[in-house]
Amino acid sequence: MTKKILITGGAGFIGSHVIRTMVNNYPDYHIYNLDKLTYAGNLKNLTDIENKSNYSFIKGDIVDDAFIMKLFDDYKFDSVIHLAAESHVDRSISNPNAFIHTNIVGTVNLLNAFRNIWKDNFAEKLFYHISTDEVYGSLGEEGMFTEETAYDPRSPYSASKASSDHLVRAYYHTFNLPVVISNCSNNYGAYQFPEKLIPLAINNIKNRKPIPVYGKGENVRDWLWVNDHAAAIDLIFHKGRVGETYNIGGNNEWRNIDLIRLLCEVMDEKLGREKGESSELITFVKDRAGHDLRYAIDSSKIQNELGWKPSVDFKEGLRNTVDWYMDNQQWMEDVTSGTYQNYYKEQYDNR
Ligand code: NAD
Ligand code: TDX
Repeated sequence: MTKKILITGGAGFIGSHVIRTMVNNYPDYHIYNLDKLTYAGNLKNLTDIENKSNYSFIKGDIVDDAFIMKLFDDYKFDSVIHLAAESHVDRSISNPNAFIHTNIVGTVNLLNAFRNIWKDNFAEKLFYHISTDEVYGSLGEEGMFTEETAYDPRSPYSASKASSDHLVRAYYHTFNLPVVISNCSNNYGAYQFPEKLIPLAINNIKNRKPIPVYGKGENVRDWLWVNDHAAAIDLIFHKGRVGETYNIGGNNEWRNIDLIRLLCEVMDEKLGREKGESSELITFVKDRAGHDLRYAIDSSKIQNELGWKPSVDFKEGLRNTVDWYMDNQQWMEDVTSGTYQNYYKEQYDNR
């Protein structure tokens, strides 16, 4: 019998790659994409698979508990892969409430509805919650986050994700809900909304606009190609042990300023500019409030237990990513028109 899998947030950046992976790899599954289509959700991220017979889109809000309860009752999903979230740290600083609603209340609504349809009969069922390395807080110059690192979230975004992780684990312990959680580092690749560092910088470099680097650019992030994250999610969904947590990372740490300099070099080459021309756009601006210094993931558990590892060298992945944004300028124009302009003004004017 066909498995019915609900993927939430499938019109967003990572979700669209997960949808594509699951729809293409598993013709026997029916993949349902539930998305509210906020500013970050875009069905144009899925045009290549939208007509496949094992794919359906459902527009809806995970915060609407009556709607979610009825949806689960109607469709009886076998499994859930939950990615829908408010995902941008800067937005969580200027407007925390949306993060509390979607990331915490929305997750509880999904847990309740899943529990309600299967009661105590959870054989072959799974609730897979997608989380972030940011729940572990901020590292100094040494060390890495493992699955045992104590939670220490420091932004409204990471606190809301930490809350949702705790609730997912509470439903496992209290109600025997079959859950699995993964916590991943910074993703990059095609279809990322240009509020995030890499696509924002690509867009600004192309348009010869200042590249805003927060503080001194010394904060460190671990970058993973989004398709490698999607592959890890596929693997954990099928082979991960129920009740477990898996950390996913690229083992690829970059200071923001070094990453931006590399990106400028790549863009100079691609755009036929003089070497060093794009880096003149680098502009140091006011730091992010409570800016976490460094994230680094120890992903040895998923590597040893499930045989996953990142497949792409960062410099190659970044070049391919730049190529994608250059080849898909209409996509960028579509998502940066209208309300994006207001967001950009609010975030970066007077910074
Ligand atoms: P995104 O902002 O690009 O996409 C989020 C999607 O969720 C959008 O399609 C949006 O329309 C949808 N959504 C938002 N609120 C909703 C609601 N109330 N009901 C239904 N749909 C709603 O996010 P992303 O970067 O693709 O991140 C996806 C998930 O992965 C998030 O849970 C995030 O915390 C996690 N994550 C992201 C990263 C990263 O580097 N981007 C790293 C680790 C974990
Ligand atoms: O204009 C900018 N200038 C800048 O210096 C922006 C947007 C960011 N930055 C810095 C802040 C961070 O140190 O670059 C780094 C990366 O910033 P973001 O792209 O906003 O990502 P980050 O805050 O690290 O969070 C991301 O990774 C973890 C995702 O947005 C989260 O959803 C995910 O959980």
